[in-house]
Amino acid sequence: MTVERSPVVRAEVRLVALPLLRPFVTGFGVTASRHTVLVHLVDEAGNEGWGEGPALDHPYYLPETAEATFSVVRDFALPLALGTGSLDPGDVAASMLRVRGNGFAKAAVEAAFWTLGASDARVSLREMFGGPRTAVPVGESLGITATVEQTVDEAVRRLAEGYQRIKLKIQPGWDVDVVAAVRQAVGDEVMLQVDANAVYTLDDADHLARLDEFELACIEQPLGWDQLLEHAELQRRMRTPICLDESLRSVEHVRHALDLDACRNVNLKPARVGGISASLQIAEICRQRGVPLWCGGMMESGIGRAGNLALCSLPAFTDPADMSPASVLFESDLVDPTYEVDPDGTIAVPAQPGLGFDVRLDRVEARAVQRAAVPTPVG
Ligand code: OSB
Ligand code: MG
Repeated sequence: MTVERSPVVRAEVRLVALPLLRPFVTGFGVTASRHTVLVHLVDEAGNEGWGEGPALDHPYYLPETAEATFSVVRDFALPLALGTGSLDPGDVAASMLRVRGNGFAKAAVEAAFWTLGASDARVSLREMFGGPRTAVPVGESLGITATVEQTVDEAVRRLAEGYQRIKLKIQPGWDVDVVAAVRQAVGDEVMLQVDANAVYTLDDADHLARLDEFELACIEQPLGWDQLLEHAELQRRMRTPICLDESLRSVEHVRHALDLDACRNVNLKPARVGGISASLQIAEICRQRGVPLWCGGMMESGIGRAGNLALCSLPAFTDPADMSPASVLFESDLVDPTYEVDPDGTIAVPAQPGLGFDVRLDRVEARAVQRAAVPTPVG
């Protein structure tokens, strides 16, 4: 028996400011301002769906910016999705395949349909994905700081707070020395890894191989964002497992990277790969092949983190997630109450039906710098 779903009567997209407490410094540059894209659906019965497309303000991480993502959602992704007349996230994802790239835009739209479905069915996203884990181990991603001492201090502080892993951003001139200092300070048992955000070249291979002595869990995206073959070459020249982030923007990219041995560890950001459906497929590929998998972060608001947390309930996720809480990143979250890291270094997976968090519509409205309503079939 199929139960009739109530139709979507309102579909909106907003570009929302999410002021950072401090600039985030990485190999791709300084991220000082942050906007994000939110899709909001309401059906006739009053169920709500929320999705986030957390592209950055600049095109230095990946090509898409927050502004471009807003306009692709408004003009293409959301109209295509609504045009199907289906509320099934798989149909919604299929309807947007015509849109090349633009994973963040497609992910925002698809997530809104997933959470609308969970809200209608009165189940949590975790239950919808069938994940058994109710608490997700998390690590901290530490931006580049003015001095090595500052980074060491922050790593030590986060570990004392319970975080289960430290990730250091590196770039030429800020790599071997800072890694050595942090490894020395935290000891051999702590899970430590680095993220270069695509800032090195193969000419740096011998230098990067010096990181092998620090027993890192992985080195994330050392080379160019589209350089799978070069990463395979680098992996032949260093022992530390290479993890890819920027290079993995679809299910196919993950399969190709693993087939080429361009990475031995996967950072899965659901929004980067175009949504939850693609993420579920990638998680299954990694599980089948026994590849270490963890959920990356895009400094999303709690709206985006909700989907990430629910995905992390699946056993395919073997390693701690990048999931700094909103209290570390932003002046305030867009959900209230927000999530925090518990003293055991985990974040609880929301049990509440639908998105899992209550959205502060007043804050969303107050911070919206652009908004658009997309016509719905009924409404
Ligand atoms: O490379 O993992 C990255 C944030 C924005 C853009 C790229 C990256 C990051 C992080 C994630 O390091 C931090 C977080 O969301 O908690
Ligand atoms: Mg990264």
